[in-house]
Parts: sequence; C-alpha cells; structure tokens
Amino acid sequence: IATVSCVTEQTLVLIKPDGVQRGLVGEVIARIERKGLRLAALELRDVTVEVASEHYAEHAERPFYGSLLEFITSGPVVAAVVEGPRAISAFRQLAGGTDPVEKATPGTIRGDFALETQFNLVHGSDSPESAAREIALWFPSLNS
Ligand code: FUP
Repeated sequence: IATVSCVTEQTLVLIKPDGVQRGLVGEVIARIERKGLRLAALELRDVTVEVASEHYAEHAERPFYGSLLEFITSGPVVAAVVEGPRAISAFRQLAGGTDPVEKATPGTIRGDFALETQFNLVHGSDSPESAAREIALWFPSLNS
C-alpha cells in the first residue's frame, strides 16, 4: 500500500485584536485542533509597534499600512505556533481569503465571522520562508 507522507511544518497564527475582543479565541483554536493541527506555542500578548511593523514589513509601502499597524497594536492578540502536515496551507484554508466577503467562503474562519478586510480576525504565515521569519519574530526562544 502506497502511503503519502507529508513533512511536518510550523506556521505562525495570530488571532488579531478583533478576534480576542469578540470572544472568538476558543472558536478559532477549536477549528485548528479539529483539523488535526497541534499547538506548539500559545500566548496572549500585547503587540509593540516594533513587532507589528516587522511582522507587516512587506506592506510598508501600502496605503493601509498605517491603519493596519494601529489596528494590530490596539489590543492583545493571541499568538500561536501551529504545527502538522502542510500546516501553512492547512491553516490558510481554515482562515479563508483575505477579504472576508469577496474571497473567504462560508465555512472558513473569515467567511463565517468577518465582514471587513482590515478586521479579518486571523493571520497565518503564507510560505515556509514567512513562517520561519514570523516564528523567530514572535517566539524568539523557540528554536526549530
Ligand atoms: P493575508 O495573508 O490573507 O493575511 O493578507 P495580506 O498579507 O495580503 O494582508 C495582511 C493584512 O493587511 C490583512 F489581513 C488585512 C490588511 N489589508 C488591508 O487592510 N487592506 C488590503 O487591501 C489588504 C490587506
């Protein structure tokens, strides 16, 4: 019997301030766990402007960058390292597209719970390179 084995990946997940304020932490974590992904690290924390601007550095020239930083630093977030086979893609599938109305479909976190792109509840790394960079930024004491 042929089996397909996938390399275990880690991805950086954020439940953004809107998700924490709306009481959706349990809902998001339940979906991550039900998918079969594991939590390797989990922490509620305040976000400094330094970490926020480094996290979203790729968007520094975009018109929404200022309001994005203001939003992400507006209250505590839940930061997590999530791991499992193809964890990066698997979480992005759970999250749904960036625009929660035009791109995310019902059944996804954004599709089920969000209305505006800025307030789209969750972040998940978009590539192995981003995941490594973001995990090092948010959880510098983890060495993986
Ligand atoms: P995603 O990978 O789905 O989190 O999306 P991006 O990295 O493209 O964007 C990061 C965040 O910037 C989004 F979650 C919300 C915000 N954003 C806007 O506010 N307006 C936009 O047009 C695009 C992104």
